[in-house]
Amino acid sequence: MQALKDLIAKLYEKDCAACTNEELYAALLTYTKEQLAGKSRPAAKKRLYYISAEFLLGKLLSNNLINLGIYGEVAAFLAENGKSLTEIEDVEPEPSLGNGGLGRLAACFLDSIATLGLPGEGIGLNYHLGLFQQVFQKHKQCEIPNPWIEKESWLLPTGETFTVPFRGFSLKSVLYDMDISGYQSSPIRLHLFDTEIVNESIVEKGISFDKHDILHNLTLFLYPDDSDAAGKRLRIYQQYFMVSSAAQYILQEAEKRGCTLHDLPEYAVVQINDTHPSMVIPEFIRLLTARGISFEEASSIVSKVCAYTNHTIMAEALEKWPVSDLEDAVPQLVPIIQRLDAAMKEKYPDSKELAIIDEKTDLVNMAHMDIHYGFSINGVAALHTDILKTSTLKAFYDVYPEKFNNKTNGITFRRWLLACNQPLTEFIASLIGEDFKKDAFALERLLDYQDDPAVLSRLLEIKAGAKAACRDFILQNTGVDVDVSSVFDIQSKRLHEYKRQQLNALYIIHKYLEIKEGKLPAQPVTYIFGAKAAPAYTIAKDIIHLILCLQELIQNDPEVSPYMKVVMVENYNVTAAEKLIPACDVSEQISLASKEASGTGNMKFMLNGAVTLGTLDGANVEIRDLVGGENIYIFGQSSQEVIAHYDAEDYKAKEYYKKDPELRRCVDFITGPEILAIGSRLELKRLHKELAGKDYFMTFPDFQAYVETKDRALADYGDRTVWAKKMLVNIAKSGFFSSDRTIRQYNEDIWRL
Ligand code: 26V
Repeated sequence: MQALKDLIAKLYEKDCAACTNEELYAALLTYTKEQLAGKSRPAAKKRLYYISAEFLLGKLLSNNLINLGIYGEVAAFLAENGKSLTEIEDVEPEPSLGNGGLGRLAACFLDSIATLGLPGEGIGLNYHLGLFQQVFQKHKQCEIPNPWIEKESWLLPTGETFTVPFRGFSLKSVLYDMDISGYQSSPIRLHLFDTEIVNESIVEKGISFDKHDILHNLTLFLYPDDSDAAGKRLRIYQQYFMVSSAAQYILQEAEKRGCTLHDLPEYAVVQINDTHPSMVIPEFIRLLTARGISFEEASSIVSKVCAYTNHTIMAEALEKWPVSDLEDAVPQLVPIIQRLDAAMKEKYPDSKELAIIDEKTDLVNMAHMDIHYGFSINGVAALHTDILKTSTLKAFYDVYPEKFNNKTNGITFRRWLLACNQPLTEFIASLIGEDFKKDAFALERLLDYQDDPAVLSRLLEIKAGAKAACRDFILQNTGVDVDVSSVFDIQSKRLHEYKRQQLNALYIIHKYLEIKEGKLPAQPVTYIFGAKAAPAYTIAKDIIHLILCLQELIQNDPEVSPYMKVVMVENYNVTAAEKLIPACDVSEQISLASKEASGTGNMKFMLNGAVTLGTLDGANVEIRDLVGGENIYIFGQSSQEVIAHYDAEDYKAKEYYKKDPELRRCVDFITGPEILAIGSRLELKRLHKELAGKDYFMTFPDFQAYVETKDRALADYGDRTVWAKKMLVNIAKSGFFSSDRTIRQYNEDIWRL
């Protein structure tokens, strides 16, 4: 630690004990960056480029210290000087470069790519104000900018620039890098492109700004609201800026390594993370043809370089850009896309579903372009990939069965166990040794202890400790003091109707009404939510409003609050997740079957000893297969039943609403006098109408099954030993969900590095 000591003396002309946490954070940042910069990086002919509009990294300091193997040493040095590493970590702003699962997956993948020593790099954008910061006012979500880049940050200016052409003007793109550490391995690089002239002062009230001012707004925010035409066009500008910079960078680097461009597939493989980077395909063709390669050869080269990952079957999220918008922003790509489309129309004249450009609407279906001109398409969980093959993308599976493959998602255990749950990590190591830190499957050895009372009771103790720490976090975040002896039931993820936070809210209302009638629950329960809603997603915001109203109603009702509490954590992000997940007893994974491609929160909770309450959706199916039916609580319609209802268009919410009085009284409670006294009529009426009249994500048919299953889980919780055994089995079986396993599979089947 002499080097750190010297650095502190050099920077501040005083010793560690006299420094503020802010000063120490800045010193540790510099120190860690130097440590990372000093590491060797494997040279390789062929490199992977993981292009993604999002990388939801989370804070980097403690993770980097763990990966560098110096966390303990640094923490001890600080402690000797009366300082706490945990408090210093609080000073670090969280890089805000992602929305949810898709962006967090990209961040976990970088950690695993580095850990496995693969020659891979991430490519994305450097959004200055990131995703918005969520604040609650009058029980509603408001959005404000989230500036995360400080004078000293993890960003490394590289001095490299590229020119990105748009209709009527060009923009200079400037490359910043970040070192991403792997566990006991060399770091890899995340490349973030930026504009020089982005201007934060054009932001007006909240997060509104002039969407037409492309010169100054391009890298301001992640995913600006695309609910209007100007927002849509801005997303096209952002995406093209990202992929044009990426393609230029990739070709330049390949040429430096000796590539003739004709042999590009031997030098580069590009993973397209969802459709946001899809324009990289025509952009590569544009750049290659500009260098004298024929169109046919260029499109064949690109088809050997690009692979696509699909992350959703939700139609609204599968991007389709109007040809006219592309004409307005990136006219140089339009003839290329048209030619790619024409070739496919000629090859498959009778299959309209395979078209890239839909003739009727003149929309470019980005996923279709990826599948025709990529060599691999993968889903992110077994069920999801099956649904792609048999339903959503069946027409493509029929012509390209060899391109389809599954890569069940994973999470990095370094962040989601080693960093966020040190007591559990140490306990596991004391039982089975350290191997699991590099080989997650070694966690299975914990099964030897499933009937060991001392081990089970220690597991419960660790959970209780995490809940106590989480209570402090919740108190500070929400002002509500929760009961640490209550069951912590957590649903934290983006807010979307298909994820069905509203189903959880209906259950809470049901319990509230039961308590009011004198039917007291066996266990007090704390229902914890964390979720941001897209700024333009009205019903999602109405659901937040309902939850915040329930929080207040229950908090102020002394008859009910000893038995239940509701809290919605403000501004749920990676940092909040790291506090909530270790403390969770019941993990809510209740999406409408078929709709959640995978989920990754489900894996994080399981790894930390929570028991899942969920539908057979996404990776929940694989969790159930691993832990067995007695260690998970499954309810609800199957994905086949759901898909059949959508195909037949025969689901009628009204009928359930009419025939089930218990359900009806919960739904009507949303606009009853208790909630209306707290919340606002417009939002609550709108939500009531949406549910009673439509309920597009079929909460009503699953309501009774959800109530019964959740009640059973909460009753089982009472037998602490039986519950602790379920916890242990969940931890022991979670090894499959390490992103190291996922990345190995990507490499074996797709990248071949
Ligand atoms: C985005 C949107 C935005 C507009 C409104 C409708 C809508 C619906 C879905 C989405 C999701 C976009 C893609 C995405 O984030 N997928 C998530 O990817 C995770 C990593 O693979 C996976 O675990 C989640 O299940 C999946 O939802």
